[in-house]
Amino acid sequence: MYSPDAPNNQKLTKASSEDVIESFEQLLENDQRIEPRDDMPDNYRRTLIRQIGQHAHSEIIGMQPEANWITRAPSLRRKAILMSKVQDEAGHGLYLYSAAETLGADRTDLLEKLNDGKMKYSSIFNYPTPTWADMGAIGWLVDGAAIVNQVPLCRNSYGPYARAMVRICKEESFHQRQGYEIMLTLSNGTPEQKEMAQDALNRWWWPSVMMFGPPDDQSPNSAASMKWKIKLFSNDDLRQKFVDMAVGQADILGLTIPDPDLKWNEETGHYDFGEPDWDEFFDVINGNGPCNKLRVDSRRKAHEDGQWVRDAAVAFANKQKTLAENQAA
Ligand code: FAQ
Repeated sequence: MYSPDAPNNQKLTKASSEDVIESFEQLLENDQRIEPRDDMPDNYRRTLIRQIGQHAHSEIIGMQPEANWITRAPSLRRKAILMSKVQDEAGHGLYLYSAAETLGADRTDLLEKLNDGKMKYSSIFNYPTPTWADMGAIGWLVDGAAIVNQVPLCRNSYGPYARAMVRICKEESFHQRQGYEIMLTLSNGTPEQKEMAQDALNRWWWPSVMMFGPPDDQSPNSAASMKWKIKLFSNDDLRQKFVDMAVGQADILGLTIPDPDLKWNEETGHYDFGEPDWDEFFDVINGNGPCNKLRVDSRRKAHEDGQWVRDAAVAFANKQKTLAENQAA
C-alpha cells in the first residue's frame, strides 16, 4: 500500500529507477497520459496521492457548510437543488478516492488520516455559513474558484485523475450558476436581502482568493508538480484569473468586492488586487480556523455512526459469496 506520508525510499516494484524515469519522462514529453499500468517515480505517485486525497477530503468536508442549510432552504425548489448539490459533492469525493486507489492508496487509510487531522482539506470549508446568502456566495465564489483551478486539471498528466475531473467540472459549473442565481435574486430583492448578499461576499471573498494556495514563492510543491504536469498553472496565475473573472460578475450583481486596492491595470490587462491575510491562511490550514474542529469532529462522528452500514455491507457481501460458492458446489 502506498501512503501519502510514506518514506521517500519506498521500493519501486516493477523496474529499476532509471528505466522508470526514462519511460515516464517520454510519456510526459509527448503529452501522453500516465496510466496506472505505467511505471512512475515514487515521488510522482506520492504527490498525486497527496493532492487527490486532499481534493477528495475537500469534497466530502465541503458537504458540511451547505448541508447546514438543507432544512432551512427558503423554498422547496431551493431545497431540492441544494440537496442535489451536496449529493454531487459526495459523488466527487467517490470519483477522487477511486482515482487515488488506482495509485495503490488505501481509501480507509486516507479517511483515517483525515479523521485524525493528519491530512489536509481545503481551507475554505473552515468558515461558517450563518445566512442563506452564504449558499449563494459558496456557489458563486467557491465553486467558481474550484472551476478555475480544476478545468486545467482535466488535462493533467495522470489519466484517472484527469478523467474524473471532466465530470466534476461539468457538475461544478452547474453549482456555480445556482450560487450566482441565488446572489442575483438576493441582490435584486429587498434592501435587507441585498445587504445579506453583500455581507456574504464580504466574508467569502478573501477565503476564496486564498483557496488557490500560498503565493508561488511560498509554494513548496509547485515546482515538481508543474514539471510533472500535475499542475499546469501556478497558484498565483489561477488566483489572478479568478479575480479577473469575478469583478464583472460582482458588477452585474451591484455588489462591491471588499478590496480597496482592486483596480484595472491597463498595462498588464488584469486587475491589481490587495494582499490576502496569509497569516490567517496558514492558521486555517494548520487547524486553527473558525470551524476546523467542528468540521473534523462532525466528520469523525459521521464515520463512527456509519460503521453499522459498512459492517452490514461486508456481512451481505460475505453471505452472497457463500451462497454463490454453495450453488457452484
Ligand atoms: N487549503 O505547495 P502548495 C471544491 C497546502 S474542491 C488547504 O502550493 P499544492 C469543490 C498544500 O496542500 C477544493 N491546504 O501545494 C467544492 C501544501 O501542504 P502539504 C479543493 C492548502 O498541492 C465546492 C501547502 O499548503 N480543490 O472546492 C491549500 O502544490 C463547494 C503548500 O501549498 C483541490 O484540492 C488550501 N486552499 O497546491 C466542494 C484542487 N492550498 O500537502 C463543496 C486540487 C495549499 O505539502 C462545495 N488541488 N495548501 O502538507 C490543487 O490544485 C493543489 O493541491 C492546490 C495547492 C492548488 C490546492
